[in-house]
Formats: sequence, structure tokens, C-alpha cells
Amino acid sequence: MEKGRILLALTGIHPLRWRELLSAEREVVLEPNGAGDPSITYAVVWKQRPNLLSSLPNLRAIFSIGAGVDHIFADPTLPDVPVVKVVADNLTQYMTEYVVWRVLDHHRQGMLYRAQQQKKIWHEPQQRPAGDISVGIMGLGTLGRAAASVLLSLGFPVNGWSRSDRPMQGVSTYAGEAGLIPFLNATDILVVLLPLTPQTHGIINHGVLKELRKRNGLGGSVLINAGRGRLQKDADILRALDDGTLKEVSLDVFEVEPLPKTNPLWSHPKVFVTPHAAATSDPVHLAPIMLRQMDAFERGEALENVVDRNAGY
Ligand code: NDP
Ligand code: OXD
Repeated sequence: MEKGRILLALTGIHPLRWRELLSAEREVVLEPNGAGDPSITYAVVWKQRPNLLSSLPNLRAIFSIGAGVDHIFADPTLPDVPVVKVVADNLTQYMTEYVVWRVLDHHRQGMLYRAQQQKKIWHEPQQRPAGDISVGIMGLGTLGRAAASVLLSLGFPVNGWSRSDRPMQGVSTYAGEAGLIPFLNATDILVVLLPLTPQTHGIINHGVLKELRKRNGLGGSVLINAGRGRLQKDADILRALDDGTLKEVSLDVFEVEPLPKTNPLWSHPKVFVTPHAAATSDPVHLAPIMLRQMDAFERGEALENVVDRNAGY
């Protein structure tokens, strides 16, 4: 059987390296040969142009180059073929590193020490054991569970919130709408690793942040969002920092990306900004996984990590 041809449609990401790696085994094009191009079997995409895929009559699967797929579902005419998300040790490891880095930095008062250093202040604030600070992971999926297990090994009590019941050894788990407030009430450092769906859009708002636990040695609640920017309301985060609802924040994602230079989050002293870089999609690791999946699919095997269209993730 002939190997299916790939349409590589990336917005905001240079296609060169992806193209080189995918074309080691298959023919890759950056544009279809006109609307209705019958030669395309697979699409490998990041924020593909709306309507690009709908007219391809022989498209059999769409591969996201990220773990999130909201960028694919944003297309109103998305054809009804399987959508495959990234699940890869390499990406999971990057996200675990980011989450543990940010949790430890807030826990060990990194922001305070950086401010003190600027003023040459020699002062040791009170230190608390990790066991006094609970970390709540919103979205206890592939990435959330991996981060949770490392945080547990460091001694943090860990809570997890998911859509359905997801028990995990050592983690206090909560599910669905009924579980949200109890989860927040038990959480000092909130780590957001949810997908963006109609249900999660705007979920990180002032009302939710107000529910976070305050009785901890951190001197206030902390938010870390590495899920998606439109999960949060930037203005609510600023308000929560200014009225003391939140002590500090680490944000990797924003309602508008790149974060506009005029956005006050850039210069707020209690905000740590990274440019959607928590877990990069490295083609060296991910392209071979996609190529293996395509080979297996053509042998008649099922695709792995196909997202649930109804759930949107
Ligand atoms: P998964 O699909 O494995 O996990 C998603 C988790 O969120 C699941 O536990 C799911 O619940 C939960 N969830 C979904 N909807 C709801 C809801 N309405 N209420 C409560 N819980 C909900 O995704 P991954 O862990 O692979 O990735 C998570 C997200 O991380 C991606 O969608 C992407 O947006 C983001 N990401 C960001 C990156 C970055 O660099 N900043 C890099 C990679 C990913 P359940 O278990 O019941 O299904
Ligand atoms: C992803 C991302 O979804 O990089 O993988 O945001």
C-alpha cells in the first residue's frame, strides 16, 4: 500500500524542521494542490487556516503537533476524521519540569529573594516544609498526573480535579462541578493544566480564585497556569493580585498571545511570565511518533490518542 501524503499546516511555527523529519518517510506538502486535492491523506497541524481541511476528499486523520487540540476545533468546517493529540514522554517531562520549577519557586519565595537581591537586602523569611503547602492540579490528565507524582515525591500534599472520577494513589481527587469548590478550598497553589473547551473557557476567574485556601505559610494563594490562556480572565488575575486574593502568579499562557506589550501582566511585580514555553513540541521527538502512527494505521491498526470530539479534548 502506498504511504499516504501529509499536508503540513502550521501557523506561527516554522515548518522547516517538521518538514525535514516527516519527509524522511513520506511525501509532505505545505499547501494542497488546489481545493479538493485528492492526494492528501493526513494533516499535521497547528492552528490550521479555517476551511483548509474541509475540501480534502481523502483526508483520513488530523495530527495535532500539541497536546491541546482547541486550535484544531476552532475551525468551523473541520471534517469528520479522527483528531490525534500528542502524548509523548518528552513533552510530559517538559511540563513536569515547568510545574515543579514554578511550585518550588513560589514555595521557596523566589520572587521575594529576587526583589531583596535588587535592594541588597540580607533577610531570611520564615521557611515552611512542603508538607504545609497543598498543590491543587486542575486537570488531572496525562500532564497533570505526571506533575502530581513528582510533587508528591517532594512532600507536597496534592489535590486533583478532573471531569470524571480519576483516582490516583496519594492524591486527594475531586471531580466535576460538585468537586470544584471543595478542591479549591483545600488548595494553596493552584496549577492549571486543563484543556480549553466550551466548559472550561474563563474558568479561572475572580470568584474561583477567591475560593483558594489562605491558611498557609505562603502568605497567600498562588496561581500557575500552563493550560491555555482563554481558561483565565487576565483582568480577574490582576484584580485578585491587587486585592490580596492572590499572592503571586506564574503564567505561561494568556488570553491573547503573544502577550501584547501594553498588557500590565508584563510588568506586575508578582507575575512571572513565560511565552507559552512550558512544554515545547519538539519535532525531533514528535515526528517519529506521528510517522509510526501513520504506518500502524495503514496496517489496519487503530490510531492512539484520538480525542473525543464531543468533549473537545
Ligand atoms: P488530558 O486530556 O490528558 O487531560 C485533561 C484533564 O482535564 C483531564 O483530567 C480531564 O478530565 C480534565 N478536564 C477536561 N475538561 C474538564 C472539565 N470541564 N472539568 C474538569 N476537568 C476537566 O490533557 P493533557 O494533560 O495532555 O494536556 C492538558 C492541556 O495542557 C492541553 O489541553 C493543553 O491545553 C495544555 N498544554 C499546554 C502546553 C504549554 O506549553 N503551555 C503544552 C502542552 C499542553 P478527565 O480525566 O475526567 O477526562
Ligand atoms: C500544546 C502546547 O498543546 O504546546 O502542546 O500548548
